Amino acid sequence: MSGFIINRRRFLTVAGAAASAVTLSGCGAFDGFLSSQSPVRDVLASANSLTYRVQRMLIDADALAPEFSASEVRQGQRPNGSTDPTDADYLALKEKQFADYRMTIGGLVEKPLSFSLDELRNMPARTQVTRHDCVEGWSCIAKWTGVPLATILDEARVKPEARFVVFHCYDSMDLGLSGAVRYYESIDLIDARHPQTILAYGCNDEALRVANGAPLRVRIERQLGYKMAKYIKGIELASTLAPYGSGKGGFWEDLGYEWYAGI
Ligand SMILES: Nc1nc2c(c(=O)[nH]1)N[C@H]1C(S)=C(S)[C@@H](COP(=O)(O)O)O[C@H]1N2
Ligand SMILES: [Mo]
Repeated sequence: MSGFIINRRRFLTVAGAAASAVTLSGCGAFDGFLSSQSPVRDVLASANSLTYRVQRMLIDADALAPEFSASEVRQGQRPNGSTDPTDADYLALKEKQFADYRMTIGGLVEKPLSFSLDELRNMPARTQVTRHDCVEGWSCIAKWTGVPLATILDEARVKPEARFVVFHCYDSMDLGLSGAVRYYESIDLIDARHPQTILAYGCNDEALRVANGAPLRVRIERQLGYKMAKYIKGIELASTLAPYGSGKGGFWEDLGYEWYAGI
């Protein structure tokens, strides 16, 4: 395993040297560096997936994130990002206390399904007290209750060619001149089937609040906060992330964040 880390370091050194050689040789070469045929560009583009593969080798697939006791919950879950979506379809559901809400699961599954909130609440639940770490530098301990995502995946029967779970959300994010896009996220099937990955409808012994993603949000306890999609509209199984957004696997990833945000 340590041999692999050294190889990775050597690999990144080589990538760095190649990149700086290109930079030193001036503007023309810089254009070449950005061109899709450039081997340097391919090396840099693969660094993210290399990080993913190295982390996947180092982390035990079933290792649990730390859980806390209920007494360690000191405050409500601090709301962040979208906290009050104004999209018309969301407002219509909210007005009726989400009575008409149905979460859909589709894409590469044998059996596309949808679930009402009551149906989800009647499935075997898991409760966990965990720490949420936001990339902006704050953490918050909260108690989450929901359905293991693995249960939903088993009911829908994931096809063998599926590699990712994509979460589609109700809230739109304003991108200024380029308009608004809906929040979305994605994870691999290892995280999707992890025992602590739940579709949460409860937080700190109450129904999930709108500020924290009502009626349903995902908890992925070994990842940073932005991976945990709130306001889930539907889930899609996919073999590639290319068709969604700008193809990087999530709203923040499309703006430059790492896709694999393991902690
Ligand atoms: N749909 C959606 N999900 C989202 C976000 C968002 O803006 N929209 N923000 C993310 C970020 S950056 C964080 S830290 C957490 C915040 O969850 P909380 O409001 O329950 O603390 O949700 C994540 N999931
Ligand atoms: Mo965050």
